Amino acid sequence: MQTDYQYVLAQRDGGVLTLTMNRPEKLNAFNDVMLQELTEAAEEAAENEAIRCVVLTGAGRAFGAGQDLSAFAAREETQEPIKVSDHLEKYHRLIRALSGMPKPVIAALHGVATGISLNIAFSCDLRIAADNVRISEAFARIGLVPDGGGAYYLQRLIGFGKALELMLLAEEINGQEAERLGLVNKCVPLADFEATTYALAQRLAQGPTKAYGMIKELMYTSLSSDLQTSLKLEGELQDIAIASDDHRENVKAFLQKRAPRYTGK
Ligand code: LHQ
Repeated sequence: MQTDYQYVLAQRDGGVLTLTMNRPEKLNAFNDVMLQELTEAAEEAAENEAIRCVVLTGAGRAFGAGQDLSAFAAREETQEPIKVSDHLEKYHRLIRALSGMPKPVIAALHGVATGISLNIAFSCDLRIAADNVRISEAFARIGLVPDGGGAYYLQRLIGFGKALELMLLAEEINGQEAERLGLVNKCVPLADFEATTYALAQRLAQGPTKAYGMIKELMYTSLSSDLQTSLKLEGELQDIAIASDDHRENVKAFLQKRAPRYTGK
């Protein structure tokens, strides 16, 4: 597993891989290198069977402040035509890597979470917030539309009306409000933030990884499919799950009255 990135820290502890966006002096705003490195690290994590849970977080006092705006400002000054959609495709590769990862991904949000950094957190499976987090769909404030899959995920997470409000008003919400809305799964005091995230990650890393991967596939497919498609997929995946080592182990453990030991297979 590669660990010598310039702007991403990749740290393994057992089955947990923590990917930390690491440009703290710029509140972890994305430059091209950080985006490329994070994408490569996520794609590698997806392939690596020893990694059974991924945590995405930010170094210093922020999760992330979105796209590094200075790169775009510089391009404007040179009158170079800006085709931002080409650039966005690079983010889309990262989003596909995170949501398609056949294992759980937790986004751990603290300090600032805004712009495309926030929307990338929506393509993770679970979100833990520290109570100091300032969350905003800042796009309208700078005359842009939400990108990074935000329009797709946010309304599915919290409902259309509230998602549209957050996007039109571009106001900050705090961690408690984010938890109340269902935008994050849990908001915890900053002092407990790392430990809570880590405990959840370790718990998931010791779980039935193959089933988790298939739960993700079923749920994400069902987000945008009809009932018939979802029911068909459910049957196909359950055929695989029922033959998995972890399901067999669970049945054995139940009969032997002991805790199951999952291998993730
Ligand atoms: C930054 C940034 C930043 C560069 C803080 N860029 N330096 C658009 C186009 C293309 C493709 C992809 O997607 C997008 C969508 C986007 O994501 S656009 C970006 C959306 N984000 C924003 O609009 C947030 C801009 N930042 C802010 O408004 C403030 O920094 C917030 C409110 C987040 C935090 O304020 P403070 O706590 O007062 O921190 P600060 O402003 O002093 O920031 C610390 C440093 O980070 C500072 O650098 P400096 O060298 O002056 O110390 C900022 O310039 C830098 N920084 N965000 N997005």
